[in-house]
Amino acid sequence: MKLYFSPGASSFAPLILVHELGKKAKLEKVDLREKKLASGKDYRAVNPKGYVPALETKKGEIYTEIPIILQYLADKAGATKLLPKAGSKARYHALEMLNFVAAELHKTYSPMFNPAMPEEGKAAMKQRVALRLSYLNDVLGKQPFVSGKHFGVADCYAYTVLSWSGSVGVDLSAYPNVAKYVELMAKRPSVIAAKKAEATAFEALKKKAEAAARKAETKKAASEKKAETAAA
Ligand SMILES: N[C@@H](CCC(=O)N[C@@H](CS)C(=O)NCC(=O)O)C(=O)O
Repeated sequence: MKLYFSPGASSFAPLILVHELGKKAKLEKVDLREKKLASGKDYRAVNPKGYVPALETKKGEIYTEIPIILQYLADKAGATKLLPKAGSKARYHALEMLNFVAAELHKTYSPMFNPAMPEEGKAAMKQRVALRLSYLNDVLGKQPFVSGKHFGVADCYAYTVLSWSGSVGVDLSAYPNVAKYVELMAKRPSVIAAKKAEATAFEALKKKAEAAARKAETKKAASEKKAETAAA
């Protein structure tokens, strides 16, 4: 399978799950500003919405929207510990948390990254985030993971969003249970492996781009020299 991602973005949530499941995914970087893949192809041919993540299966099926990709991956792997069985009470509570992270947490954090968002707007978002974090702090005071006793799909997503706190000036020290949770999650092997996979994919692309730039430079110098010789 292939995961379309952007370093540090919410595509990190399914990547944690891929590693939690012991699976492998090819990582394809998306230039979110240009909506382009490294090959120059238009990413909107993969996901017309233009945002990451998108998951492409071996059969070429495309899935988008983080909560859906997480459910798809867990269900396909039969990982009922990570996402309880359809129809069970525990499943609905896990989905309740997944939706909370998507709609209430992620989409309150993301406007704070938007350079077009005025400072007052960012301050309003920070106040809203405070309410959500306060709720999460209570939840994590009663249980170790966001949807219960065990690590689950919503943790992949919750950790991803919470890890942006420092970048947008949200101080987690006011929410000690959340701060401790983020600290523990950062040490989880799947999270460490996902970070390494992102960094490796990013570095490989950087090297490829540098090599292409060097090749173009050499070609340009050679044709300039040829022109000079011809003129002499
Ligand atoms: N509802 C989407 C949200 C994904 C999202 O917000 N992705 C951000 C990165 S964290 C993005 O790609 N933004 C670029 C854009 O919206 O054009 C999902 O669940 O996949």
